[in-house]
Amino acid sequence: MTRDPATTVEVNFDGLVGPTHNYAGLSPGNVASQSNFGETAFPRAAALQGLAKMRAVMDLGLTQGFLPPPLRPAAEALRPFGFDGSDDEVLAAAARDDLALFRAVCSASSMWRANAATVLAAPDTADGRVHLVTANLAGMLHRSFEGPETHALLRRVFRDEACFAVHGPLPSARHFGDEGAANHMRLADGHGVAGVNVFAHGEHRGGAFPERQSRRASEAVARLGGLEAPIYALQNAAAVQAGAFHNDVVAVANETVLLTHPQALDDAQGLYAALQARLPSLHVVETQGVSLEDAIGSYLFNSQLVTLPDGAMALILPVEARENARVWAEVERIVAANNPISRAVVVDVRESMRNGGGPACLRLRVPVDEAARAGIDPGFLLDEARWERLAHTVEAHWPEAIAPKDLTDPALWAQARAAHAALEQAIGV
Ligand code: SUG
Repeated sequence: MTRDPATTVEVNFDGLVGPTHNYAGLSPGNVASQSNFGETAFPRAAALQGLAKMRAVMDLGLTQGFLPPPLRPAAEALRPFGFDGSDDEVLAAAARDDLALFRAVCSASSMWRANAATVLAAPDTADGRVHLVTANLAGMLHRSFEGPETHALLRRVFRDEACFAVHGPLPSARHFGDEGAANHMRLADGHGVAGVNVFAHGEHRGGAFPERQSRRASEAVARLGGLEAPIYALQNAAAVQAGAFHNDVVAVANETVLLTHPQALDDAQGLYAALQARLPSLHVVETQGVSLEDAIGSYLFNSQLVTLPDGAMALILPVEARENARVWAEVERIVAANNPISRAVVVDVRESMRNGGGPACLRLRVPVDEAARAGIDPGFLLDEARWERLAHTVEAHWPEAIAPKDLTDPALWAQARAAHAALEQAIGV
């Protein structure tokens, strides 16, 4: 496998928000999901916000991809539980007999593609291919349905097996709970050269909120890619219990930069020292004076940290970070300070944020050289025309609003199927 550092770029694949986006309070430990339970959601606006973010990244000169949502409600996912008949009969029976299960198969949670898979960069893997290990998302019922469909999608998108190895999800059990890239950080001198892989994980410490990522899952992911000397870092219990259900809520890394809350990890100093020893160019940027509460409320760390074509780095932040004066003062300090982060770009993804998903949650990062990029199905890479087509499809087919009671309405199920079919057609053009 030849790899070409000179042509390697990171492509962000954003999850397109699906037509059933709603607030069902499905994720204990995710403060926004819990506090917005029962609110009315706006799927069309949510998808357009996501598309506008993709557009903002394209306008920075970066390559942008997208991943379409699976069909929801997922009648198929209900059949193994003993529901049968037509799809509508299956959905109606589940809504009547097990409302919690029914709500789980209605969720548009696949939009948070940072949880689709862990991506291991070609220069780090044993066979020189990019490895994508589909996440099992075993920690949350509604998310556990995503794995098999995501696996099939990733195989479709990253279709050249000479460049990509797409693995299925680990067996779905709490012991091997795997939440994908949201708990993985790669530090390196560049996207195209060998780097250090850091896996943040939880463990059972008896807190009120679940710790979703198991260390053994991360070890299996590293094994599947044949990584050399990955680093495992235990999340800080206080951060998890404050609402950092994924590490990407309190830290973000890109190339030589680790931007982190000082309380993100249990032994932060140990991690910094281990990284420094292997990557002398490392910049650890710790925030000062931002409480865990402010960090989680504003999603400051759930920013995308990207390398611009001129080599500088930009932080793509949610608008909520600008609305918190303490957080924004810290962003301004970081951008002015002596580190590679030189630009702050603010995006509005409020509908996703209200379910605990910021800019970084919405995207899966895939570093590719020219050959690997050619091995991606181009239908999933955005240019002006494809972006327009997606936006028109959303405008024409996504419901404007979904209140909790709407989920059980067969008219919504029909609209979701029509939207899904229209999207497939738009992708196929
Ligand atoms: O898994 N929210 C998602 C948010 C995922 C954010 N991803 C990252 N941090 N990378 C979750 O908790 C809420 C759905 C609801 O409650 O209806 C939800 O699934």
